[in-house]
Amino acid sequence: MRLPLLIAGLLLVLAGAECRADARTYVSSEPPVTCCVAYDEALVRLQLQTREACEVQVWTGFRPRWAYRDGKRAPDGWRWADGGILAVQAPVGNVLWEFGLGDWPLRGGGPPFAVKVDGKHRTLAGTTFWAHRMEARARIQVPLGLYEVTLIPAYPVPHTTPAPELRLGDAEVAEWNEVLDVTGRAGLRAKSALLLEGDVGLHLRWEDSFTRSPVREVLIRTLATPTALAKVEPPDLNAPGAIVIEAEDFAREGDGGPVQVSRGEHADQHGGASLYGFGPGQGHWLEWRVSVPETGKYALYARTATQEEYSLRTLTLDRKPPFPAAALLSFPGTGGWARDDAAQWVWTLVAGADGRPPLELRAGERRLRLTTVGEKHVNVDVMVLIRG
Ligand SMILES: [Ca+2]
Repeated sequence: MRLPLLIAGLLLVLAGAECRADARTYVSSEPPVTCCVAYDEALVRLQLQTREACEVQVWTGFRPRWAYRDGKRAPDGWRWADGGILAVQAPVGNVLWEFGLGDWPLRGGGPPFAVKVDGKHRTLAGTTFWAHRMEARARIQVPLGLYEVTLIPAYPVPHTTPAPELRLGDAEVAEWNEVLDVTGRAGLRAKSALLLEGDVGLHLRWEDSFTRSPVREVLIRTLATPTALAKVEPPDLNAPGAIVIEAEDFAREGDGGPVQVSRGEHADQHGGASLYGFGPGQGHWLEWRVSVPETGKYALYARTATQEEYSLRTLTLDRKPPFPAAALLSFPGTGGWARDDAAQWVWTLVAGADGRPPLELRAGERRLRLTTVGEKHVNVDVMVLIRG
């Protein structure tokens, strides 16, 4: 948010040769000109349109230390006329004058900054500066994964400067948390983790007038890479102590949906129903309430189908990932959605094998949640907890 010192965006169209607001004359000229003058903190922008070249007086209230004419440095073409007034040349046609205090604002190509992945310098982002924004672009190569993104400013950026907008691949970041990085430097961290894969374009856009490049570096840190779940033989749903969780009996959902319940529209549904339309949209989650009769360690199996190559989910137990790999589980592609072909339903062992420990469940009601990461759907029929 920019705080106007006096009047922001004061648009004045001259009917005669003088332009007054309140008791002050802001712009005046001999022949009529059309003008728009905007006052900002230590910055005045004057747009002029005229049919004949002339000199225009504009009130700035300060003696400028720098001037731009149509985006180019302009040491000439204007003069200080005392009383807070500048005399400015207006050529035939349009011209944009900008006058300010302080250092010359950056225009055109600026200094690059580093983009680091997991602490390693990966590439430099080139910067370009305009009157009221900067932009930076780079490309990085990363394996499929969930990433934390932190922007380290080069200096304390005033609170009047809007938040930066960052695009990484298809992911957009407009909301940030203020954090301190491991070395104690202040940074801005994207509020959500980003799913990135392969050749990823970085495009940063930051609105403000900058006299120095505001970015020291952008840090990207791997939070999780996907753990592929292998297909397994169907578990025995009638095993002693097995807890069957019908997908369609979910208790809650959020951040997307609604998920669809299929009753007979898919092949070989356990319990007569299954779920489809789980996803798309980053963050769509489903939660199941599980009544656990006895405290113990349980393996978790799931019966799913997806035509996608894979489908990513985060698993939480009572709102926490039960083991690190649960942050990004990859359900395998099964060749279809199991609408007609029961063979497209496959079982995976989600917890309790391949370095993923079984779930330690206390007796009582537990909450199991699957949260979509990325955009890929998965159909879910049934899950089962089997005590080990
Ligand atoms: Ca079912």
